[in-house]
Formats: sequence, structure tokens, C-alpha cells
Amino acid sequence: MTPMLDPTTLTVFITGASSGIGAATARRFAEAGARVVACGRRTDRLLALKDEFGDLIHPIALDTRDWQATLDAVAGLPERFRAFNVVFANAGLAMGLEPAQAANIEDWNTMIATNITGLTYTVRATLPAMVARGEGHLVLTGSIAGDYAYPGANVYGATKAFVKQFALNVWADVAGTGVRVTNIEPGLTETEFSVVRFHGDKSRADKVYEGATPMTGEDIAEQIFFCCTLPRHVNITRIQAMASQQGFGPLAVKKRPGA
Ligand code: 8X3
Repeated sequence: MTPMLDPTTLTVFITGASSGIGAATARRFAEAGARVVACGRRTDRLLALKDEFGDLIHPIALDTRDWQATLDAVAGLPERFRAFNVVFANAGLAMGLEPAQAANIEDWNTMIATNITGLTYTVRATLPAMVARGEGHLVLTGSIAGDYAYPGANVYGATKAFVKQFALNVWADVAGTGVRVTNIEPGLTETEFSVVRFHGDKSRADKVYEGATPMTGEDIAEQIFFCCTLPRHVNITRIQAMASQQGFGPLAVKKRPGA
């Protein structure tokens, strides 16, 4: 097989790098000697990454829902980080687990703004440079929730279904340009995901993982690192990964007495 790519030739632009899968991916690449543009809203976490890896990290305070700020972040990159050849559009979140008929509209707005609008901003702001250079890799954070329905996932799952189709459609546009596109779809992964979903209720979040062995941000980072270091003629279009203990329930027939 053609050799794997040398990670020290990679410059990785990551959104949502202040926690979870984003932070783990920043670490995975920096440990291997790649340069990392670490974008996120929590600058203290980004500065901690910089303390850990020094000049390999370029932190940027960024809310991906802000189009102009996203454009400015890309345009303002210092020389050493300008020729990024991996973009990990990862910033996203789940909020709420109520049924659709009782969901909080602000939660829905936040998920749509972050998981859809912000994600498209990141892609639109970074893709032209990679296409122009004829080399790059776009990685998107999807979810198994974009493939399968479960109660309470309503808008969250729908945003991840958007990510799935967007990844394929962007791939349809850039295939042959030297830019690859991968949709990473994690299942049960213990990060701050559930704490955010339950609006800071840590004990409720802990119960999601209690008695199970969920995947970790590091597990997902390893999958991303693998995809990005494969020889350039190989494109993994999608990885769907579940915790080994995760499975399916039966299709339900919800009978209504008397109906
Ligand atoms: C995270 C995976 O299964 O909790 O996107 O929706 S799941």
C-alpha cells in the first residue's frame, strides 16, 4: 500500500476544539507533530492546549455561528498555519431530549444555528483555499442520530441528517479536486455532550453512561486521524461507530387503548 501521510505535513483547522471530540482531535494531531488551528468559544481551554503543545497550536476564539468572524479567522491566519490541509468542522451540540411537541424552541434554534448554519459557514470559509491548493480534507461531525430515530432526538437528529447529506453533496462537488470529505458519525461517546444536552445537569448526564463503556473523544479522534493520514487516493466518505454495548430496540407498535 502507498504509505500513510506524514502527519507533520498536516495543518488542521478544528472548530469546537475547546472540548470533547474536537479537543481530543487537536491533541491527537499535535502529538503526532501536526500544526493545529484550534477554534472554540472557551479560550481558557484553547490556551491550555497551547501550553501543552506550544507553537504547534494556534488558538482562535470563534463562534462559528458568526459568518464574518469565521471569514476573519481564516483570512487572519499567520503564515505557518495558512496552508491548512485538514478542516474538521466539528462545533455542534445537542440540547434537550423532550418530545417534539414539548421541546424548547430556543434549544431548536441553537442546534440549527450551530450544527447546520455554523457548520456551513466553516465549510464555505475554508473550502476554496483547499480546492485552490488542490489538497485538503474536510471532516464533518455527524452522528448516528442522523441515521436512526430515537425519542427526543427530533431536531438534533435532523441536523445530523443534514450533515450526512451535506457531506455527500460537498463530496459530489469537490471529488477530483484533491480535497477529500469524510462524515464521522459517532454513537455513544462520553464527552460534555450529555451535560450540554441536559443544560448542565451532570447527574442526569452521568446516568446516560452509567453501567456502560461509552466511546471517548480519543476513540473518535483516532478514527479521524486514520482517515486523514490515509494516502491521498483513498477517501473514507463515512465512518459510523458505536460503543460495543450500543444496539437497537425493536420497532414499536404504540397501541392506543380505545382508539
Ligand atoms: C451522539 C450520539 O446516540 O447520543 O450524537 O445521539 S447519540
